[in-house]
Amino acid sequence: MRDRLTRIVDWVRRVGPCRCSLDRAPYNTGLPMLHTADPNLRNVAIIAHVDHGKTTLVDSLLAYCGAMTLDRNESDCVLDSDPLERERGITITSKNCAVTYRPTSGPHAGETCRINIIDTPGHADFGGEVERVLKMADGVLLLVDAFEGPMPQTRFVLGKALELDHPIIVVVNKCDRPNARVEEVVNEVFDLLVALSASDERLDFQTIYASGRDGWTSLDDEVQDGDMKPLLDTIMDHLPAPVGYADVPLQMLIASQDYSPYAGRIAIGRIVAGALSAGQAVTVCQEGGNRTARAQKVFRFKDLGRVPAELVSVGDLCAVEGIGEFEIGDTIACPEQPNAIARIAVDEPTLHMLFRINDSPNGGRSGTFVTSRQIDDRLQRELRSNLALRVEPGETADEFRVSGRGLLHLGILLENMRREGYELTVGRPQVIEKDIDDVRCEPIEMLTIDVDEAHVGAAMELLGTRGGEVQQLEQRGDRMHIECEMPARGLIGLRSHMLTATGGEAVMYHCFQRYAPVRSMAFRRSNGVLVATADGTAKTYSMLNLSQRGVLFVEPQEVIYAGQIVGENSRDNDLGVNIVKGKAFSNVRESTKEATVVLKASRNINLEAGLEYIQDDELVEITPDAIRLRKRVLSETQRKKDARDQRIAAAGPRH
Ligand SMILES: Nc1nc2c(ncn2[C@@H]2O[C@H](COP(=O)(O)OP(=O)(O)OP(=O)(O)O)[C@@H](O)[C@H]2O)c(=O)[nH]1
Ligand SMILES: [Mg+2]
Repeated sequence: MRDRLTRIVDWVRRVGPCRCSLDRAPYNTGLPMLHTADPNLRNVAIIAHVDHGKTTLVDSLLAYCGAMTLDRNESDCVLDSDPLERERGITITSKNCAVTYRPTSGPHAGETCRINIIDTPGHADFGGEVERVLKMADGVLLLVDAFEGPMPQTRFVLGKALELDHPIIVVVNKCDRPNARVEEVVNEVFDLLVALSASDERLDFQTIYASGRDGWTSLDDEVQDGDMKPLLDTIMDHLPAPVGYADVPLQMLIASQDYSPYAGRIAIGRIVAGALSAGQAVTVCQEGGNRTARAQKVFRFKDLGRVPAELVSVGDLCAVEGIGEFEIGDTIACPEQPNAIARIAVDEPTLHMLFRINDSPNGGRSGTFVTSRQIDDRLQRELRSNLALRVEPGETADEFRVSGRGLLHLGILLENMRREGYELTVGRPQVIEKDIDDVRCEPIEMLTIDVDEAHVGAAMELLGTRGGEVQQLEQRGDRMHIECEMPARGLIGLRSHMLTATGGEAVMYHCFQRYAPVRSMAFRRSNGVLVATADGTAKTYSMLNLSQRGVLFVEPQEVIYAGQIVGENSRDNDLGVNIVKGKAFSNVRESTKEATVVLKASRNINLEAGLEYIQDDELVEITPDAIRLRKRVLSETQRKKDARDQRIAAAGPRH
C-alpha cells in the first residue's frame, strides 16, 4: 500500500497539478484513474488583453450570484481594491473570489455549485502573475474585446493556457460597442488558436457573447440581452471539475499570497493531493530545505472574501494562515511524506534598472526609509511575491540591479515604495541582452497601434526611426490597426512621442515576442536639458527668462540643487542655467512701468514619464512628496571633465 502511495505521490509531483485531468489519467503507470474531487466545483481563471473587461465581468458574476450589490454608475471595479489599481483603472495583482450558483437546467439542475474565479491582470508587464495563477485553474475564460479582437497579450496568455492544456471558453466581450465585429473576432480567435498549434479539442471551443458592463451574456450573437446565467451554465457544463487523489498524503502548491496585519502572511493555493484540515501539522517544502509548521487556520473562498473551513479537499483552492515564512512556489505537504511539487517557472525579465540610495542634497527630507539596507530589505520582501522580478547587487553597496518585465512592472514597485515612505534614485531602464549561440541578442516586442487615418503617416514614420518593422496594417472601423515588431529598446520613451505625433489619438500595446540579434541602433533624446548650476529656490524672474530657452519642469519657489534637471532645452545640447537668481534690487527707481507677464505652465513629470525621459548620465529622484530629475554627477565642472576624458579615450592614443 505504501509503495502504491509513494508512486502516486511521485507521479503527481512529476507532472504537477495541472496535468491531473481525467482524460490523462496515469494509465501507463498502472495507477487507478484519478477521481473527481467535487463534481460541483469549478476553478476558472479569466484571461485577456489589458482592458478587455475581465474585472468588470467578474464584478457582474459576483453581483448576479448575490455576492454583492453593484452600483452601475460607479466606474471603478469592486475587485480592483488596491488604491493604485483604482487610480490607474488596471488590475495589478490577481484576485481570488468565488460564487455559489444553483443551475435551473442542465446536468447540475437544482444542485449547489461553487465556482472559484481567478481574475488576472491584462497588462503585459504582469504576465508573470498570470503564468503562476493559471496553475490553480482547470479551465479558462478567454475574454476578447468585440471590436479590438485578439491583441498581443491575448496571444501570450492564451499560449500559457494551452501549455497547461486548459479547456477554453471564448467570451466575446463588449458586444454592446457600436462598432463591434463579433463574427470577425471569433474567426480571429480561431486563427490565433491555429497559429498557437492548439489541438482539435481546443479548436472546438464554446463561444459566449457578452457585455460584462451591462451584465448580460448570451449563446447567440443576435441576442444582446439577458443575464449571467448562460456563462455560468457554460462554465459548469464545459469546464471539467477538478480531479485528484483524496486518499494520499497532502500536497498544496502555493501560487499566490495575501497579507493581514493580524495573521501575517497568508498562503493561497490549490490542494493538489490529499486534504488539509485546520490545525494540521504540515511541512513547508522550500528551496533551502523543509520546515515543519502548523496550518492554524484554513479558509475557502466565498464571494469577495474567505470563510474558515474545517477541511479543504483535493482540487479546491484555499488560503492558509499561520504557517510562517514561505515563498510562492513552495509546497505544503504532510510531515510523513513531504514531497515538493515542481516549482513554478515564469518567463525571464526583459528590462533592468539601477536602484540606489538618494544621495542628492534634498535627500532624506521627506522619506522614512532612506538607507541601502532598508531598500534591500524591501526589495527582498517584494521578491517573495513578485516572481518575475530579479534583484542583484550593484557595483557599490548602495546600488541594486533590479530586473523586471517592463517599465510598468518596475514603475508600480517604485510607486508603492514611494508611498510606503522610501526614498531612492533610479537610473535609465536598459533592456536585458543575452547571448544565444554566441550571438548577442535583444528582446523584440510585438507592438500594436490603433490610430485614426489622419495620423497613420506620423505613426509609421516614428516607428521607422526606432527600428520597427511593420508586419500588418489594416482598417478596423474608422481607425487603422498597425502591428509591428520592434526592439524593446525602441519602446522606451516611445509612448509620449507617439502621443505627440498623433495628437493624442494613438492607443498602443506591446508584448514580448522573442530574442533576436542586436540591431545597431542607438536612440538618444532629441533635446538637451537645462541643468541648475546653483542651490536655492526657483525664482520667477529667472524662470521667465529661461522659459524662452525651453520647457521648465519646476514650479516657482521649489527648492533646487545644483545638478538638478529643471527643464528641457529647445536645442540638442545640455545647458547650465541659474534658476535661483532673483531680480537685483537697487535704490534707483526704475523708469519703466512693471509689465504683467505670464509664466508658461511647467511640464509635470510623473514617475513613468521621468523613467522614459532620462539618459544614461541622469537619474530620477523618487521621494514620497516629489519626483525630480538630476544629473548623475551633480558638479558641472566634474561633468565637463568627465566628458573631456571620454572624448580623449574615444579618440584613442596619440602617436
Ligand atoms: N462598452 C463596454 N465597456 C466595458 C465593458 N466591460 C468593461 N468595459 C470598460 O472597459 C474598461 C476596462 O475594464 P476592466 O474590467 O477594468 O478591464 P480589465 O480587463 O480588468 O483590465 P486590466 O485588469 O487592467 O487588464 C473600463 O473602462 C470598463 O468600463 C463592456 O461590456 N462594454
Ligand atoms: Mg482587471
